[in-house]
Parts: sequence; structure tokens; C-alpha cells
Amino acid sequence: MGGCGGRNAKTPEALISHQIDTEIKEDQQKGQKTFKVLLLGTGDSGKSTFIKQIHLICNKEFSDLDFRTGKRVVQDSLIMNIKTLAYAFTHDERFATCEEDIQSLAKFVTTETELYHPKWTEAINTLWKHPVVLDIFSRKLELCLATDTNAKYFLDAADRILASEYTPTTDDLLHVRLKTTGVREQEFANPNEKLTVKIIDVGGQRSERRKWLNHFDNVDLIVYFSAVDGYAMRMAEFDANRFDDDIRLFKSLMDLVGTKNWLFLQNKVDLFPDVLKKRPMNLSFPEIPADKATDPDYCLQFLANMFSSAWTGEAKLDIKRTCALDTNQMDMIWKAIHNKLTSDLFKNHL
Ligand SMILES: Nc1nc2c(ncn2[C@@H]2O[C@H](COP(=O)(O)OP(=O)(O)OP(=O)(O)O)[C@@H](O)[C@H]2O)c(=O)[nH]1
Ligand SMILES: [Mg+2]
Repeated sequence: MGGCGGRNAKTPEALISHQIDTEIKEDQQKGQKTFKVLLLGTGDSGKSTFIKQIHLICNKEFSDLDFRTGKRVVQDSLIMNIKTLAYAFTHDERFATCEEDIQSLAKFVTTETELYHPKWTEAINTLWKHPVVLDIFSRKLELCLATDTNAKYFLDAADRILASEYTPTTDDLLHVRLKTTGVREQEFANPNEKLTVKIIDVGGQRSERRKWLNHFDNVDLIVYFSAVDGYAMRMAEFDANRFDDDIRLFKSLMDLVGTKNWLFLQNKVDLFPDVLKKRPMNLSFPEIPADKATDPDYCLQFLANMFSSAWTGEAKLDIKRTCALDTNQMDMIWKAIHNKLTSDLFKNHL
């Protein structure tokens, strides 16, 4: 046993050196901290698209597995979208007066289940040019059609997507919709800053939300996604307006996770001008003056104000306008997230 003054006794210099070593080690450990970032928001608001973008930003490309599994997801998505449109077409009064071959193609689309049937390409290309089908599609908000956000992108590319040698492009994988079920965690390490960010992506549909509760502890940052076209849309699962559901969810989350560190993304701004043309915002919010009801900037600010007024946090709600399909913009959001996380770390250790 080393008693007082024995061989293991440390000189004051050794003690100081030891203390410095310990501090360096602690600093390094602090630098290696894993931050937990939770993506929240209603279904279809863009959470998984964001995580795909972070994957692209950090790893430069999707994996072979993403491309292989993506092929079927994209093809299924194309078929589901034309089926939705063809179903609406066959229930439209103008259908009865259409040419017989068009009627027969529409019936094929609504009933066929074999993805590799040779008639798909002809059927999609013919219907997707038909004036009644195009008219129905242009009124998809009014008719509450359950086509995907980027249905047009896929329907325009039917030849390419249904070709036997088809491999999805990076853009195809970003545009495709695959509802998240359960909770997905992915870690992204940043070697330069010696930090790791664990991003948790949840399913936003109502039936998924009870699964979120287990993930509310020790969160460093909430990134909340609000799809700006929601005011003009009904929910897929319930007959409710998507904006109403969005703001209700936002309010309830503040009670559940607190208001310490949030980033609020007004997503899908690229779609907003067209949505406003189809549904001027004063139809949903009569307090908006008619001459401002299709002004994207005014209407985005109006929506932002609704969330800011509901916000109960001490610090101002940090709101950014985004298009999650835009990789450069997502890179900027990713940097903003890093800044938020590291400046918090700095503040906590002052
Ligand atoms: N045009 C456009 N499409 C977007 C944008 N963000 C997401 N999308 C598309 O919207 C659809 C839904 O996006 P997701 O990222 O799957 O939505 P989510 O919030 O993860 O949905 P859940 O998993 O159901 O909670 C996909 O087809 C995306 O490509 C955007 O800013 N602009
Ligand atoms: Mg998702």
C-alpha cells in the first residue's frame, strides 16, 4: 500500500499534469458527444426525405441496397398513382361518353394487379394524356384525390420507370413516397467536429404517433416539419384538414417535449404558388385580404405567424422555409443544425 510520502506519492507538477490530462480527456469526450435530433411532424410533411438528403450529404450517394429496393417502390408508386386517377376517372360522369378503347384501358388500370403486365406503359401514357384525366388531376385538391405529392414526376416518366432495365435515379428516390412505420434511427458522424448526430425519424400518421412517446427523453433538438400545402388538403387517415391536425400536433408536442431547442421547417414551399392558385388562402382563412390570398410570401408568413402565436417557448421560434428535395438547401439546414447543437454545447460548458 502506498502510504503518505511513499513511492506513488505525486509531486505538485505531476498532479497538475494529471489534472490537465483529465481535462483534455473530458474535453475530447465532450467533443465526441452524440446528439439526439428528433424529426417530428404530421404524415407526408417531409421528415424521411430530409433524412435521405442527410444521407446523401454525408455519404455522397445512396447505397446499392437503396437503389435495388427503390426500384420496386418507385414502380409501385407509379402504378398506385395511375390507379387512383383511373378510379376517379371511371366515376366521373364524362367517362360514359369516352371512346371504348379509353374506357377499356381505364378498367385495365383499376383492376390489374400484375406489375409486369406489358400493357401498363401504353395504358399510363394514354390515360395521362387524356383531357378528362388531366382535368381530374388538376382538381386533385378539390376532389381530395389521394395521389402522392410528386405523382406528376412519376407519371411523366412512365416509359423510363417501367423499362425492364430501369434503375432508379437519386432524384427518383428523393421524390418517392414511402410512409414510415415505427421509428428509425440513423447516426451521422462528423469527423472534423468530432461529433455524432443521431437522427430519429418517426411515422407521422396518426396511428404512428403513440410510438413517439418512448423517444422524448434527452432530446437535443426537435426539427418540426410543417407541409405548407396542408391547409388545402384533407388527411389520408381521417376526414380532417391537414393544417388543423398540424397545429394541434404542434401545440400538444410543446407540452410533451418542452420548448428548449426547436427548428421549425415550413416545408414544400416549391409547391406553394401552384397550390395557392388552385385554392386561394382566404377560402380557408377569411381574415386574409383577397388581394393577398395567392401571394406566396404573404401566405407563408401568415402560416408562420399562426405557429409563432401558438409557440410557448421563451426564445423566438426559429422558422425556415424549405424544399426538402433541394440538396443544397438541406445542406444549409444540416449546417444550421450543427451550429445549434455545438453552440448549445459551448453554452453548457461556459
Ligand atoms: N415537391 C416536394 N415534395 C416533397 C418535399 N418534401 C417531401 N416531399 C415529398 O413528399 C412525400 C412525403 O415525404 P416524406 O419525407 O416521406 O414524408 P414523411 O414526413 O416522412 O411522412 P411519414 O413517414 O408518413 O411521416 C414524398 O413523396 C417526398 O418526395 C418538398 O419540399 N417538395
Ligand atoms: Mg417518413
